Amino acid sequence: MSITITAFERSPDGGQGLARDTRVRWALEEVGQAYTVRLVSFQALKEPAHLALHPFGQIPTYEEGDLVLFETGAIVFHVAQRYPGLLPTDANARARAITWMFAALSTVEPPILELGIARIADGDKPWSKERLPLVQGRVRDRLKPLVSRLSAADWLDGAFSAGDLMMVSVLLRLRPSGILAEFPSLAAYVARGEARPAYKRAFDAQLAVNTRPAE
Ligand SMILES: N[C@@H](CCC(=O)N[C@@H](CS)C(=O)NCC(=O)O)C(=O)O
Repeated sequence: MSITITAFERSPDGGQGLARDTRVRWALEEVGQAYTVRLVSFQALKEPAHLALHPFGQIPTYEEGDLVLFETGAIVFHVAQRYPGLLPTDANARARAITWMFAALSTVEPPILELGIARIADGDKPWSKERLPLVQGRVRDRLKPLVSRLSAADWLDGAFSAGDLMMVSVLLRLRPSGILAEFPSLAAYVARGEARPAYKRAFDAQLAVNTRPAE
């Protein structure tokens, strides 16, 4: 069954791979599934045709036959369940890998997103200078348990899994802040993720979209 995902017509990051279609592309590359991409403008995100796929008017979405999904957690989980390559076969190891996916999205990503808002969206507010160190501190606190986990291991729990795919994707969003570089074992972990051929294919595909000449 053919798979179609949506991505920004032009990502605000200019192709650094931070838009969330990259996670979905990466998962599909890891499991060797071909996919097509429908590019969506910011305006079209909020129009009925796209809202029928994604109630919050965002990217990415995922269509496979009559199945329509949104939320990268749900999409990557679905891909990992349906196609071999991203989850261990042992039931307990599989449950732990899924736990790491949730940890990435619900424990690690929120303070990282908050930091992005504090640095960029709220950067011009009179109180932003006072608030920024507090938000940075919350991010660092969330990273420390990952450091102890990854200082002597390549991946979070045995072999690379969907849990690592999601954690690396979330941590990549920290790079512009400089905080990732403060934690060499985490920076090395992210670099291991980026070095995977499947990640490179996903990254290059989104970069090609975002660097193509304007029509
Ligand atoms: N929790 C959602 C977040 C999706 C999301 O924030 N998508 C961004 C792009 S990375 C978007 O579409 N932003 C445009 C908007 O919200 O209008 C997921 O993981 O899929």
